[in-house]
Amino acid sequence: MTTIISASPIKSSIDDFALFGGTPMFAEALHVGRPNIGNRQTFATLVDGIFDRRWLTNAGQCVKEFERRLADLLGVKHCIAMCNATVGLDITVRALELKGEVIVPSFTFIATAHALKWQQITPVFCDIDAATHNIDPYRVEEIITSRTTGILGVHVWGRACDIDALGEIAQRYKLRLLFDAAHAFACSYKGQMIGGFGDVEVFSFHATKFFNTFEGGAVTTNNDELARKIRLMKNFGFSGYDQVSYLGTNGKMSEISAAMGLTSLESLADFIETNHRNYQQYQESLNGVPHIRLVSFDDNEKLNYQYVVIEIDEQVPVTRDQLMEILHAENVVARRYFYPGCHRMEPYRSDDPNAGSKLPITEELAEHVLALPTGTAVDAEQISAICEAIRFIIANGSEVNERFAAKK
Ligand code: T4K
Repeated sequence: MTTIISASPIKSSIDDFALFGGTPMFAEALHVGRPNIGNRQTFATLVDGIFDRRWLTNAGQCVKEFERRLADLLGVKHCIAMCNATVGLDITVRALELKGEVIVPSFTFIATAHALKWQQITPVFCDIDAATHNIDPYRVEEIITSRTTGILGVHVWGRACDIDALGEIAQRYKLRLLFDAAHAFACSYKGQMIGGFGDVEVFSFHATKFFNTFEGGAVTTNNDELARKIRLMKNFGFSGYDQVSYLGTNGKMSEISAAMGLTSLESLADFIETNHRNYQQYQESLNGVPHIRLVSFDDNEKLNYQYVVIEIDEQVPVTRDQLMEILHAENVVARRYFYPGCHRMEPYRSDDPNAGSKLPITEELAEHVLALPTGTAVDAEQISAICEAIRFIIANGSEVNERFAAKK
C-alpha cells in the first residue's frame, strides 16, 4: 500500500485527476498564449478613424504612429512595423546580405531557423547556456568557419543574450550580429532597452505574445542605410511609384494591426504588472517543490515576464511529459517550448541527423521544460490550483508513474 501525500484541497488522490478518472479542474482550457486584450473602446475609435480615412494599409497613419511610439519607447532610431516577425527576419537576413552559414541556437521557435534556410543559408546550431537558456558565446566561437557570415541570437523568454560577448566575437570575426527579440519586447540589457543592439533586432507581436497586434512584428535598428533598405524591401522594393530598387516582398503591417498595437501600448504597463504578479505567485507557490526550478530573471533589468517556465529535473519519477499529460487533462494547456529543438525538426533533422551530439544542453533542456499559463486571462485562484496540482503530482511521483505504467 503506497502512501498518498496530499498537497491539494482540490485533488486529494491520484484518482481525482482527470487523466485517471476524475473531473478536470477547469471547465475551459487555460492556455499559455491567451491574448491580452486592451481597451476595446480605444481600439473601436482607432478602427473608426481607419474607416473614415479609407486607408487600410501601406504606411497608414496608425502604422506611422505605432512605429514612432515604439522607436521612442525602445530608444532606437528606426522602427519598421512588419506583418509578423518571421517575415521580419526573412527581410532582415536578406538586407544584411547574409549567406553561407549563420550561427543560431536550436533552442528557439522554428521560425528563427526557417528564416535562414528560406534564404538558402545553413543555420549552424549552437548549444545554449544551461542557466540562461540563451546561445552560449563560448560555443559560438568553436563553430565559426570560413563560411560563417553572421550570428543570430535569440533573447529566449525575454532574457537578453550575452550581448557584449556576442558583439565582441562578431567584431573580431567580422560577422553580422542580429537578434530575434520575439520574446523580449519591453525588456532591457544592462539597463538599455532591447531594440538597438547588434545590427538589427526583430520583435514579434503575434496574438500569443503578451503585447499583440493580432499578427505583427517590428524590425529595429540604429543603422540608417539598413533601415532604408528594410523599409523598401518590406514593400516589394519600391522606391518610387514606378521604381524598384531591391528584391522585396510584402512584409507590411496593416492599419488594423497597428490600431491593435496602439491599443496594446496603452495597456503595456498593466500587462507587464499582471505577468509579474502571476510570475511572483508561481514563484511563491512552487517554492520548496522538489525537482522543480522556475526559470528566474535578473530583477535589475526591465522584464515582461510573459513566459512562466519550469524545469523538471531527472531525479523525480514523474517525467515532464507525464506531468504535461496530466495538466492537459485538467484543461491546463502547458506547452513544452521548444521541444524537440529545431535540429530535430525537418528539414534540419535530415540535413544533419547527428546534430544532437553537438547540442547536449539543448537536448537535455528540451526534455525538461514546461511553459505554464499566464497573462490577463489567468487569475490568482487558477494559478494557485495549477501549483497545488503540480505539487501533488511531484510529491506522489512514484505512484503517478506506476499509474502510467498500468494504463499502458
Ligand atoms: N522567434 C521566436 C523566438 C518566436 O517565439 C516566434 C513566435 C517567432 C520568432 C515568430 O514570430 P511570428 O512570425 O509568429 O510573429 C506560438 C505562436 O504562434 C508563435 O508566434 C510563437 N513564437 C510561439 C512561441 O508560440 P504555437 O504553435 O505554440 O501556437 P498555438 O496556435 O499553439 O498557440 C499557442 C497557445 O495560445 C495555444 O494554447 C492556444 C492559444 N491561443 C492562440 C491564439 C493564436 C489563444 O488562446 N488565442 C489565439 O488567438 O506557436
